[in-house]
Amino acid sequence: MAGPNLTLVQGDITEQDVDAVVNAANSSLLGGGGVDGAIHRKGGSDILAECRRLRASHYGKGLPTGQAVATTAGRLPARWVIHTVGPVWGREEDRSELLASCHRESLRAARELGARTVAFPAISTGVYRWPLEDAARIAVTTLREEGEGFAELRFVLFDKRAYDTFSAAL
Ligand code: AR6
Repeated sequence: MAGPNLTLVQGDITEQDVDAVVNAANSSLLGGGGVDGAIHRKGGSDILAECRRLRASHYGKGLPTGQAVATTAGRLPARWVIHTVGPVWGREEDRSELLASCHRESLRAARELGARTVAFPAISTGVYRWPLEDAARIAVTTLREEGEGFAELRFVLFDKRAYDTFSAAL
């Protein structure tokens, strides 16, 4: 049987015309650099307002690493942003399992929303310094194993090196 429909583009995740985009956030949910900064900048203040409400209601101590939670996508073409917190390379025990969990929990959140198409960045491979080859292997394996039922699961890689690495893993 054919597995999930995994696709790959080189580009900017904020420009993807999909139901949900995944954000490589941090546990504060209050924004940062990289993908997180780009999503909040382009999506506008509605996203941050909803993140603040989520913090107040559920995540006073922060969103734990490996978990995921959804908000509006504000002015982005997508309908929802799914915020997940990747592990920092070299710090946590079981960090590979936490990176897999980011992908699994993002899929779970997407299913709950009814999203059919979801775009993923290369979680943890920027500020959090995860080696690209290893991150690509974990991301591809997890979406392949757990991504049944979606119309499309799209990796969006910012630069050519990341694109080539994910392409090889696929
Ligand atoms: N579209 C797609 N990919 C991008 C974009 C974009 N617009 N911008 C960067 N990338 P990072 P992390 C790539 O650092 O490692 C933030 O400050 C980038 O080249 O965004 O999980 C958060 O608030 C890299 O390959 O996420 C956290 O504190 C990949 O996206 C922390 O960074 C992920 O890089 C999270 O670090």
